[in-house]
Amino acid sequence: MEWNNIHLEKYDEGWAILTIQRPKVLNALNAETLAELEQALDRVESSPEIRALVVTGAGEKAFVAGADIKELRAIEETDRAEELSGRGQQLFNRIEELSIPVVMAVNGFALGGGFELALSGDILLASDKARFGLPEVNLGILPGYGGTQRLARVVGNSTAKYYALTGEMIPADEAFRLGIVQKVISPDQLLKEAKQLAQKLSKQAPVAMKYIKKAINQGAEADLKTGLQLESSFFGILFNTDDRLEGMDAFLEKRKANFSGK
Ligand code: CO8
Repeated sequence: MEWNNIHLEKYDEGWAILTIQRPKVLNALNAETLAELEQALDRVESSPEIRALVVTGAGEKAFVAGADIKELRAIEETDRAEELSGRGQQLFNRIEELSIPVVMAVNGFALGGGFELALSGDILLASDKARFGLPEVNLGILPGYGGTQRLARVVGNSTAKYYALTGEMIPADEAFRLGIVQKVISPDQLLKEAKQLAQKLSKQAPVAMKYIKKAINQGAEADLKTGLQLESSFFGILFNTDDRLEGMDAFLEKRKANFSGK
């Protein structure tokens, strides 16, 4: 097997599934897994035929139960802790900024680093058994892979503080109500729906999807005026693509568009 802790499977239809698989520790993220995820992202970024990505956890119990606590316990220097936090943040930023859509198929516990990983995706599908949480406070630390920032941006400061300070878990239906999750699905249908969604996304115009993500991600960090300027500028860029002509011609000719990604 190419990697010890993850598996990347490409499908001919133009999408891929990345599975985190450390079943003995509920798919917890150790340094080796982070390094493998970095390599998998390199692969995805250099594979133009992959137009959508699904991320999930192996087994029925966990998506990812957080950073590997055994490994965290062994850290002696504060510099090392800061460095590891920065490294995970960079990895999750890369996922968020991938030019293709990323669907998180959350099949079970998404805790600590696992919740933070899920929050770096574009669309979150959750099994009705999934439970989200930031339990780091119980370990005397804080969410160091972006959780304090990304959760607050989705649910607001007060709700983020409530969950990060109490460490309480969020059941899937509550996560849906809070806007963290876009759809709650029965466990046996989760992967099937995630694959269907990836397939659908892989048929959409790639450059348009890339700039939609950019506009929303970058706009969320900016004031409204700046965000609107970004939107107009990206709108202009898309008018210079083959996909724009193909999409509009297909509509006028009453046929399905076939986007080249150019
Ligand atoms: N790390 C290491 N091992 C883990 C982890 C983890 N995060 N989670 C579960 N395991 C292991 C257990 O130790 C156990 O191993 P063993 O069989 O050898 O005893 C096995 O997985 C199964 O787990 P449980 O027996 O505990 O299963 P339960 O069904 O009883 O409980 C829970 C499931 C509730 C998910 C429970 O395992 C749990 O609470 N796990 C820890 C969750 C947690 O605290 N996550 C946050 C970790 S810290 C973090 O993510 C920080 C991110 C930022 C890092 C910044 C860089 C430094």
